[in-house]
Amino acid sequence: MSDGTCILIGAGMDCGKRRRGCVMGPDAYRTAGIAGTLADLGWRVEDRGNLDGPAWVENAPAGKVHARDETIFWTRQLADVAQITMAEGFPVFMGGDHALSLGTVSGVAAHAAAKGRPLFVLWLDAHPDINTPESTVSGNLHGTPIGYVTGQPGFDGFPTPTAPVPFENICFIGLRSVDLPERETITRSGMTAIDMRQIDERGIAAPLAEFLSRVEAANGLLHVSLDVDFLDPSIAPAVGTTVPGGATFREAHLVMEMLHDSRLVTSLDLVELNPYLDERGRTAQLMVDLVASLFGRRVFDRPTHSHS
Ligand code: 4U7
Ligand code: MN
Ligand code: MN
Ligand code: MN
Repeated sequence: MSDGTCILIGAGMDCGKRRRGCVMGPDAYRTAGIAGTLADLGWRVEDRGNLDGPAWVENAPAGKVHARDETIFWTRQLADVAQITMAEGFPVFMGGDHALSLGTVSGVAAHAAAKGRPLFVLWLDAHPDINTPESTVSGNLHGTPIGYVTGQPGFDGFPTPTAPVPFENICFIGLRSVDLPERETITRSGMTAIDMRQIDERGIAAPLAEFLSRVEAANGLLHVSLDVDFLDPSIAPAVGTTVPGGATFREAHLVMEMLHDSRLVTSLDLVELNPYLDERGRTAQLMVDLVASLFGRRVFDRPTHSHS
């Protein structure tokens, strides 16, 4: 993962939940200098601007799921864009709320399947986002992308994912808010779910290294989905769904540094940044700094890469 082409794609999806503001995410990342930061690290950077799509929705039509048709539009568009972009470079999807990952992950999965490579997904988030339109209590589809990409039923009207991601290829890190139906699915499926207690007890490096070894052994592609609420709200206030007790500044950077050294990551989502809730741009800046660590910023070179 170096000296390649990084393709920035703005996806200011804002209809995946009721609170407004993620539409401003892509431009906050630009303002925080994401393109120059990556260029300074030796990457060729192409900023393809922002995708068009349905905006935030005030009152969804009757029924408990919010903005279903709007989300279907974004899912189709992003799956196409993701699949195409994977063949051209390393896509960074600048969100936008987490409902954008219904599209990005299913498109990346289609690309991987066409290449005959297994796709693995690292979900850095306080939440597992494995609800479905049937199980969701909030009705907010930003809580459903893992349900969708693993091929769970209930996504009527959505395109059927052509390459569902197997449960065992998904790793959650940072969990601390899990709904009852989500807990049941995770327990039943045997997915890798690293909650904050495990991080407290074992540190964040050991469980991540175990997962990366599996990706490497399988010759997999690795998609990373970074939700701002993975981070502790004291360092990352610009998010609608704050949950106390999140990853620290160094835990988050260590994850990104290990991911860089692994050379396994092939695509990235940056999601749930709500610049309207930020404090002098600090959350946008932290997210860009984490991206820098993922793309090779380091204090000193390591003698060898050592994630295992
Ligand atoms: B995010 C929630 F009920 N599980 O479904 C839901 F707690 O992308 C939260 O991770 C979803 O920020 C959070 O609405 C979605 C809720
Ligand atoms: Mn999320
Ligand atoms: Mn979350
Ligand atoms: Mn290795």
